Amino acid sequence: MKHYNEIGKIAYEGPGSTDPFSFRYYDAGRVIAGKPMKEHLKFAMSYWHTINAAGTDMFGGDTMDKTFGLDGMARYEKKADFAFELMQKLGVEYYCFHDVDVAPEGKTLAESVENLRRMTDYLLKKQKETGIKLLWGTANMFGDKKFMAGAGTSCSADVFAASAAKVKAALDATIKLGGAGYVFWGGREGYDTLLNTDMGLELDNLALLLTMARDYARAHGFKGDFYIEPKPKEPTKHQYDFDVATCANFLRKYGLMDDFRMNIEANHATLAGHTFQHELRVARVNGIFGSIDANQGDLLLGWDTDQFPTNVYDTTLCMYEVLKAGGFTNGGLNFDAKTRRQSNTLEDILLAYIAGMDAFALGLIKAQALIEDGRIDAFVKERYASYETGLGKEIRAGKVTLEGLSDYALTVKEFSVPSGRQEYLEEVLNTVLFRG
Ligand code: XLS
Ligand code: CA
Ligand code: CA
Repeated sequence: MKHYNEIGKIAYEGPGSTDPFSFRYYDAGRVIAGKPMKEHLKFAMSYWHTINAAGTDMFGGDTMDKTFGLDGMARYEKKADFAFELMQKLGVEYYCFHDVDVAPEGKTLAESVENLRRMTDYLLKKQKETGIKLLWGTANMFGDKKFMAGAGTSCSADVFAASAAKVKAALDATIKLGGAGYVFWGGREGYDTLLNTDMGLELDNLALLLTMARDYARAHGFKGDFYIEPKPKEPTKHQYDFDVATCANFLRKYGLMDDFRMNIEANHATLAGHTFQHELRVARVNGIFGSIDANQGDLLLGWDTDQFPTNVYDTTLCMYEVLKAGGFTNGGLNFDAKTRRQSNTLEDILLAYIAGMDAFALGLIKAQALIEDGRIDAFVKERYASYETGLGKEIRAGKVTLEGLSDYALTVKEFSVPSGRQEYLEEVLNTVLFRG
């Protein structure tokens, strides 16, 4: 196989291609349902995994070297050069980062904030040179030891203030770089035991931090979306942003539904005991679908493996929900995924992105085929047909009373419910996925 430096821009060569450094399904300009593939998919690179993660696991150190033999700011400038070159090779037009991914941490918080400010000048220059855009920014408020008891939910008021400083600096960076979104993933916003936890106080404080962030960013011209990224556990035993339904309840309670949407990660959905499609559907029906962290977990493992997504059933059902939600506005598909510990060459990064991008391109093609096929939509419509006329229509219009319904029901001799036909529908899905 070719070495990373010998590989140019990855081209679409079609499903028959055996060149590992080509796309078999992702054809950026191909129009599907009136829009080019690249606009449907809006692929983004995650800085933390792609540019920083070095293969470490709980039992062993790095298997990859991403230091470029440099230290300090020089290392981070080199990382940025590599990041933008990689995105250009892949035709990935967006990226996402945490503050600590793109700039070295200083000895003090003040130094770290200044390093970030300086590095954003460099990133802005790279963005202008390449046309690559920032999908979203965020602050890492889980790695440093001061965040051991949380950030917005810390028992320490000083740490709450440090969190505000980090969010402010990351918002300034996001706004300066024209980011379309800002993510809150509550890395340690949860608890390990209720024996030491004032849950009501912690949730109120978290909402206050989010509200202040919203007000600050809006006052400084930010027009994009704020996202909460649900995850049920890891690193804390229970994370307050457990799943989409829990987050929706939190946002409603604190009056944040207009500004916040969901950034849904596939691996987090399965950790919560849901399918990826379930989380997308819950967001869609609550009007808070926003962005996606594209990856997959391993269902035999109970942790967040952040693998590149290759399961076409999942990508198809994901893109089905995205199409039904009307597509992305400010959001996109961020590959929050890392190459395996043993896939430790630079070529592996390209191969991983190609696999993920092709899996989503194929998912998009198949999701649109599923919609055009029409059998599933028609089945669902027919299944609920009793609500389209007569009594059902009145129920939907809210024109019934409990007594009225009771009077009617007591006259019905036999109640009939149509078959759910699950196996038939699964066969339809297979047919659409695997026909020509
Ligand atoms: C960790 C999360 C994290 C967020 C951004 O599990 O996926 O990487 O996406 O803080
Ligand atoms: Ca994520
Ligand atoms: Ca994850």
